[in-house]
Amino acid sequence: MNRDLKNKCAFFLASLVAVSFSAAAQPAFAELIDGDLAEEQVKEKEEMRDMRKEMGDINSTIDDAMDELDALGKKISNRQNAKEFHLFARESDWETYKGSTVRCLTYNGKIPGPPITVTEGDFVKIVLHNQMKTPTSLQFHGLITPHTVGGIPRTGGGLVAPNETFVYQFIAKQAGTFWYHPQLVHPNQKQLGMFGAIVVNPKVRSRPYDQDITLIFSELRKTPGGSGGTAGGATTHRVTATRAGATPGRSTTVSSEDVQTKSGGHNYTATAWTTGSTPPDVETDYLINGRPAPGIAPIELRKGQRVRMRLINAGQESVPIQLSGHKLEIVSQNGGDRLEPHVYRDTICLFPSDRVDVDITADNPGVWSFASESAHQSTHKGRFPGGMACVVRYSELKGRPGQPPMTEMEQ
Ligand SMILES: [Cu+2]
Repeated sequence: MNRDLKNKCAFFLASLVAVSFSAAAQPAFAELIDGDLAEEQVKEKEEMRDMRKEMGDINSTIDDAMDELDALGKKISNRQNAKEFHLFARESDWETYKGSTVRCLTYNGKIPGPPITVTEGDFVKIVLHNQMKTPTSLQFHGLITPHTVGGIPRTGGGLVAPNETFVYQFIAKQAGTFWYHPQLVHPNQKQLGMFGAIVVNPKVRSRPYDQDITLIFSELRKTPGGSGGTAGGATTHRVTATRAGATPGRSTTVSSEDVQTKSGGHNYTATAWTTGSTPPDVETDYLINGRPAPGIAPIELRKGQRVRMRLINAGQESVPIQLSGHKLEIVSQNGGDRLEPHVYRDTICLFPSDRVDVDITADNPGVWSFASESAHQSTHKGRFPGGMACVVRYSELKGRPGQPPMTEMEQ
């Protein structure tokens, strides 16, 4: 027991000594630790300095890369082989039926606007000149473009103020049939006549055809008046202009005082609306490539030809189109998707904004109707043909030997 006690005491003393010793040794340890810390801090500082230097290097590399990209962009935009198109958005008088002229909004004075035909992989430069009184924009419907080209239009990004110009640049990556028109933030302009076709030919054509025909279907709503007097009662019918989207529920017309003062001889004014209700005194012209029947030139084929028809619905209504005597072989729908196996239809319903590419074989000579099955779209004042109706014709005679097929639209 005594030994135990002794041991305990010894242990206690030893502990005391140890405690006092460690207390005495504390400054030395602290110095040691401080020294380590200091060393580590120095190291950290060095590392931080290195990192900052690295960041600086990275930043300058990024700056260099951005400069290079910028230079490359400038180089590309100045590329000699860029396919360049100029669209002038402006008010124009457009004749639909003979003697019936409509004040519209157009590209380059025409409905439809000029076709944009390029080849897959082309660098495309489209210069839009806004000669209208309202802002406008462009959508390249169906084409995958960078945000700077196809995003919601904004200042410096595709929104073009009156009297301004904007350059849209992109690489046409998809082959197929597309179309252009103002973006939906300008919902009336398309209805008033602003649209056109974009055809991107493939680099390598999978199947040959002899003719390449683009047909754009649209309707043009119009109210009498605005010219200063060629149509009966025109001067008494004053059309009020509203800005795009400013007055929901009202029709929007192409122009205002301008229509009254310019005497372009038009007797109608194009009218658009977004509510679905039809304003009174509106007439609708149904058009193929800007013209109604019977003013549409016949489509002339030759026996044995294969014909590519690109059907585009640029209007607000669905169009059930039918070609008699032939099968329509659908090769593509809404751009680029080469459908396999191809499907055959006798009637094709084009919903608004649909593009359907069909091939036909001219193997049944005669005079054929290519028209909308909706009577109100293919008649005028109760008579066929009017509106969306045209003739496809060819004789028994084959094309003369040595005579090349008509339009090989490869550029
Ligand atoms: Cu569109």
